[in-house]
Amino acid sequence: MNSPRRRPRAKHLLGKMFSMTPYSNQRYSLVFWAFAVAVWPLRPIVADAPEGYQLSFSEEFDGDQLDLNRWAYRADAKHRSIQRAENIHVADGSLRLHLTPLEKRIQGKANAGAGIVTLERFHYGYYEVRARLGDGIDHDQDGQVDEGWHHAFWAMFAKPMANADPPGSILTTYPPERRTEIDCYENADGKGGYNRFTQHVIIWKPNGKEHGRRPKPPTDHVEPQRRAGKSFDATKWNTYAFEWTAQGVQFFVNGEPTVYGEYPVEEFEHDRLNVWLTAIAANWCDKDPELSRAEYDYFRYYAPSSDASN
Ligand SMILES: [Ca+2]
Ligand SMILES: [Ca+2]
Repeated sequence: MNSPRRRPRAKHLLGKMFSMTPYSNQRYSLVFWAFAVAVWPLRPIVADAPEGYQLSFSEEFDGDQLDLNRWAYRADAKHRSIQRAENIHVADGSLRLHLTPLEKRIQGKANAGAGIVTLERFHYGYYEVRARLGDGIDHDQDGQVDEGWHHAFWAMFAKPMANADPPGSILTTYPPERRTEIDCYENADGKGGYNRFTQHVIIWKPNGKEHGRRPKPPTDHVEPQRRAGKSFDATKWNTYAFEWTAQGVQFFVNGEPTVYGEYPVEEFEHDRLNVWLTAIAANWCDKDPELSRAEYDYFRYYAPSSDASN
């Protein structure tokens, strides 16, 4: 019964589709649609800019390798992992940070994490990623997924080193030049699991010591979400952002404001920041890491509209 009714409808829809093209001839219309479908993936990315900002830097992770004209590898050994270039993979429109326990220790570390850092430095503006943290798979069947890793989308001065392997990689998270550290999220598997995030500014003094953190005490974004009656799963796609102005940093999760850190330029030196997308095995994680990965769809930076050269 259905097919005789469907056919005229399909013909009708096809006719309607052809009528939407600039061509009256059906053959040319078909060529038009074939072309439109073929070039669709090549269309320019039009990202919504928050009010008062314009898109200034956009990494969509298209292509099949990391763009080393824009990014450096994080290649340090810190806490319980080494970070290495071979754990980074770009495919299907996203960046993957592969997180792997090692069979043999390297530089004394039993795990390999990964991270990338922009070569460009940014100042005031709106910074955003879309990411899923962890693969959600319990590889070692201990009843918990993605345990042992510490993910971060953060911004702080970084210096590529010519003597690194690969050359130009970032070898330290403690460069003496750093003054501003903005952690859009630091999450670590622990008591709260992957869904507990710290969002804060860390203020560094010229002598390398920490001045303090804002907000103080640091809060995680789960509580405001819970109060709003929302559930949250970090292993699913979510957007994370922060807006940095002369007076402070407002953090966001999925477009909603979470916490604010007051950080006035009259009181503290605001330097220019590289952006880091990283995952390491941190000392404060409760358990030994299992195989996992983080995935980033994009990183976008929006400069204030009033300062196009920012
Ligand atoms: Ca597990
Ligand atoms: Ca993408």
